[in-house]
Amino acid sequence: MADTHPSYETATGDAGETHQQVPVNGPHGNQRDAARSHLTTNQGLRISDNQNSLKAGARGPTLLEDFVLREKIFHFDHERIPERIVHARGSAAHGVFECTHAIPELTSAGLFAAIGKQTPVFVRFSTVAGGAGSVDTPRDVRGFAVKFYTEEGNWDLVGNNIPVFFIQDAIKFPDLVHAVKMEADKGYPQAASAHDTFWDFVSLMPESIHMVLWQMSDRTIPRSPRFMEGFGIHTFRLVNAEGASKLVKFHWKPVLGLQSTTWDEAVKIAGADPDYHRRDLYEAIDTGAFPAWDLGVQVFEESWAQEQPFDVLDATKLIPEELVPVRIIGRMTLNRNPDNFFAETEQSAFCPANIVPGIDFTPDPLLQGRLFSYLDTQKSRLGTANFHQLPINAPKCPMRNFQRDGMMQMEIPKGRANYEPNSLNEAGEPTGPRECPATGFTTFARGMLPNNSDQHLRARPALFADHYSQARLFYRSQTPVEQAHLASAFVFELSKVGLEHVRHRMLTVLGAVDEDLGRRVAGGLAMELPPPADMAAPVVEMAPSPALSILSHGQPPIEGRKIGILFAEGSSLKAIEAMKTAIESKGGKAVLIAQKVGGIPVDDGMLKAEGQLMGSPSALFDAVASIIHPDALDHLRSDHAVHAWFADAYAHCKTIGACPATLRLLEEWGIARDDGIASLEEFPDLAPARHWDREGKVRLLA
Ligand code: HDD
Repeated sequence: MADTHPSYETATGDAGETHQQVPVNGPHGNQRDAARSHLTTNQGLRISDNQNSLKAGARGPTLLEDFVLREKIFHFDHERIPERIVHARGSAAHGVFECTHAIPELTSAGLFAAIGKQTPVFVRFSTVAGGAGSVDTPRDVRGFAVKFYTEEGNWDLVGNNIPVFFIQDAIKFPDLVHAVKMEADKGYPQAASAHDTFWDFVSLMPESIHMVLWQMSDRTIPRSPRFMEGFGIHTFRLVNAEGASKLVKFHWKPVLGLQSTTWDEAVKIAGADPDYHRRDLYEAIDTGAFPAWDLGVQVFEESWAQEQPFDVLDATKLIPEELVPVRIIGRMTLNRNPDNFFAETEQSAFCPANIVPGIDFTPDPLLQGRLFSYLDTQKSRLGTANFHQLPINAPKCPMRNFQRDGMMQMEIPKGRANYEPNSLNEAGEPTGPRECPATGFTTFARGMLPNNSDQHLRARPALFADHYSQARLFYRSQTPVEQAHLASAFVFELSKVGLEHVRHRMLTVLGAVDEDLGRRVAGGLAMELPPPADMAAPVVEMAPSPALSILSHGQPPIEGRKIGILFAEGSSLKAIEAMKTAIESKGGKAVLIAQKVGGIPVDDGMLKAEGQLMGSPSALFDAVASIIHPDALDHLRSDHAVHAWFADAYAHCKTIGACPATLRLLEEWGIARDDGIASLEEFPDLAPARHWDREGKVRLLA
């Protein structure tokens, strides 16, 4: 019996009255495939049966002896690790950074030493507030964490898609995170800042207001990580081989350009495809459309910094690009998806303290706190101080020191040398590694920052007290469409705040940022605008910075954008193929959508759709086109999903490419023809544009 593994064993019932068929060998029966590798236990023992536990008789209880079952269930029971306390939901990719403009005069860091120098990277994009199983498109800041595996050790640039932060001092970080996460008593809302505790906190923390304006802008509802900027946020230091130093801020600029969704789209996408960003990134890389970002630096002298009306050590402030231009020094291309989500993405451990010679920290009090927190959190998340040995975290350059043992030690250090100094070489034994004064990392001997470094104070520099100047700069640098989105986002979020006094306080803060903004939000809440909040420092007026706006950069290209093409019975195959070619020849991706996926008769054969209409709302696409035959109209007009497809595309201000039959349908539904409803010929050129003048016609904007 053991050799032949019958699929069923005949079990005899009591007194031989009935006979039952009991599966003992699962659906594959006794299939044996010598080419397949063998399934084994964790001890390497071959497993003969992975379908049935070991029982005392076919209907008897399972035996404790079944070590195969116990090992399998034991491991399964421990598969999860604690999720990140913030940035729990994320996805990642491998890639390469290539230096395009060497800057040895600024830094001795090897990755910037020569044009063409390549450094492998691993990049994780994340939302901040939601749990690991939350959706991809809440209104939220996005994490942009890059691990450079340099020849001098790992450098982690752990940034966000916004150049400023909510708080100035790391001591407030736990309060911020507690306030934004689900409320302590209720356990909701998930992945949302639109609730009492967040707004209570930020309305009491005027230093947050600059970041809150960014948060209410379309930056926090990005189209996908591929279309986001990234920022190192803090001021860092570059140090060259001679020991001369300048200050620096790091910027990532997406090659595909910046793009966001509208709030209504983000909400709909969350329902239609909770993994929208994760899928977008994965599919782009999988199909060879590798996303890329240019790395730019804003480099400035300490003396320049000291003349500015803001403090460059204050993470709630940015340096307008118009003041210090962003200089591009390299390009990062993501070209490989992880092989395993858990082993790589989930176990990746970033840490701003991972630095290389040529780059150094500044005393920014937010950065200083981060230097502790990340290393610390990995111990509770990954369970052991040896997490750096996991393949995704291990440096690709040699790593040698005398740190030893600990849980899950994967290395087998040889010899007795586990201390330093030692003279074991005199006994003919290896001594182990030695420090390297010439090439090792040396902390920059800090000069003027901070100038009171000999004092120990729980205090902040005077310029940190200006909370409103850059918030005003941000608001006034937006286009009118973006200002309306921003004000509407405040109205949405504050409408979810149940505490009247918090709403009132927030209006005093917004009025202090800009009276127009305060009025719009007050109007949207049907409240009076109260007098502006008291300010700890006067506002310094700054010239608007167009670089802070997403929309002031003009029409985005079609490259990297996804276009939905709706077809139905009788559609012209030629027209569909021509449209697909026109889109794809310009670098866009065309996706065929129909009511059924398995194949629909078109004028010249059968055509399969790539997406079913109900599951592929137009919110998932950057623009839509529709190629239908007049005979299909009766059938289509009775389908709510068809109506929603066009109505949403219109309301989301997208270009609609319409054949004559589609135009009839739109007319019937009262979707008025405008510049954004294009003929099929015009469509490929116009597709990536948004037609914002529609917005006022379809929704109430603040
Ligand atoms: Fe943080 C994760 C970005 C301030 C403490 N942070 C984390 C991640 C990103 C950032 C992108 C996810 C990394 C990944 O993908 O694994 N954090 C920022 C930025 C900040 C910032 C841009 C301000 C400029 N963070 C900040 C402060 C503290 C932390 C002030 C604590 C004092 N952050 C953490 C953490 C996390 C983290 C608790 C959670 C998971 C992890 O580190 O690995 O240590």
